[in-house]
Amino acid sequence: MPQQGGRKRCRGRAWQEMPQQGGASPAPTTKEHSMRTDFQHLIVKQDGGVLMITMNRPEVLNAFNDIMLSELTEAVEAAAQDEAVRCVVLTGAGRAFGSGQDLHSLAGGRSSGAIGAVSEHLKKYHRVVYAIREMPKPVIAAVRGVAAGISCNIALACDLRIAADDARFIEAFARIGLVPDGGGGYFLTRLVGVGKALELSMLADEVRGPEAERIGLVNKCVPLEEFEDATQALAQRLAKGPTRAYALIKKLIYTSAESDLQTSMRLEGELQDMAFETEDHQNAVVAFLQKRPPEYKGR
Ligand code: T3D
Repeated sequence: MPQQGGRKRCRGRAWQEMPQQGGASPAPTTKEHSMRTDFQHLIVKQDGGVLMITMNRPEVLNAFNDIMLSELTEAVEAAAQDEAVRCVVLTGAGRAFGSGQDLHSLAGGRSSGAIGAVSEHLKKYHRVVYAIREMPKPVIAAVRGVAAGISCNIALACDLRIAADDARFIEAFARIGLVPDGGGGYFLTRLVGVGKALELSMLADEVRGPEAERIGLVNKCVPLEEFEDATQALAQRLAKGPTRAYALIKKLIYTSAESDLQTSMRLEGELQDMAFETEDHQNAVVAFLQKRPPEYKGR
């Protein structure tokens, strides 16, 4: 890996090209979206079929407080329902993706001191994690700078991860005597294997972008100066794709990761029945035979 200024650099340029014959399809015509945008700690913007959700508490590297967590839950759940949204990007404002739970709220322990108070609080994070995994469209985490603690694990819950080469993934929990939460034990072991998951969780050392790509923690690492363009290119490409097939692909891949061959192939049949019924499938076959690029409508 080439070095610049003493730090590893990424190779860059990711996912720019469309795989279909004849090049990219035009932007989809989408109905007016109904997403609320007046959040206190989120910036929510829609561009075509891409909804960009930016966690916005840069003075604390986008640490989660209760308001930001509940706003994120609302925005992600609303995106799932909104047909005009065909791809979601989750990112952070300023120099970081997120620094985990706001530690000001943990000083002195969780206030009630009651047994189970922490696990009750964690259910609020779990709701976001489930909403991301069950979203019937792709969710991308776009990570620049630090992604620590539960912010790191929310990035791992997303379907795809693009990182800038300044990214720093830190399973920071053990640094403050905690265990990985927000699905960290689940996502980490599946992405990097048990041995590496133990190392990252126990030592809580940071993993930089290029190394994160090498060990499979992210799909792609790009130079910081290309990060925004590469994120947009990936998101717009997915937003112009066969959205219903993507939802079925999520179901197939996530279920198959937990099941045997027989179960997976039974599910594949059920999902393929559904995929065959979509307009996007039927139109794409016609487009192929007519030697023109398909135009996916997301239905
Ligand atoms: O019940 C429950 O909720 C349990 C759930 C727990 C989930 C968790 O996420 S536990 C893990 C919590 N997160 C951490 O332990 C990370 C704490 N932060 C750090 O270790 C470092 O800040 C970083 C490695 C993330 C970044 O380091 P660096 O040097 O790039 O930045 P910095 O200078 O440390 O931080 C910049 C500012 O952000 C600083 O404030 P200041 O001095 O400029 O006024 C710092 O205090 C603030 N900040 C960073 N992380 C947090 C934070 N403030 C509150 N909470 C944070 N998590």
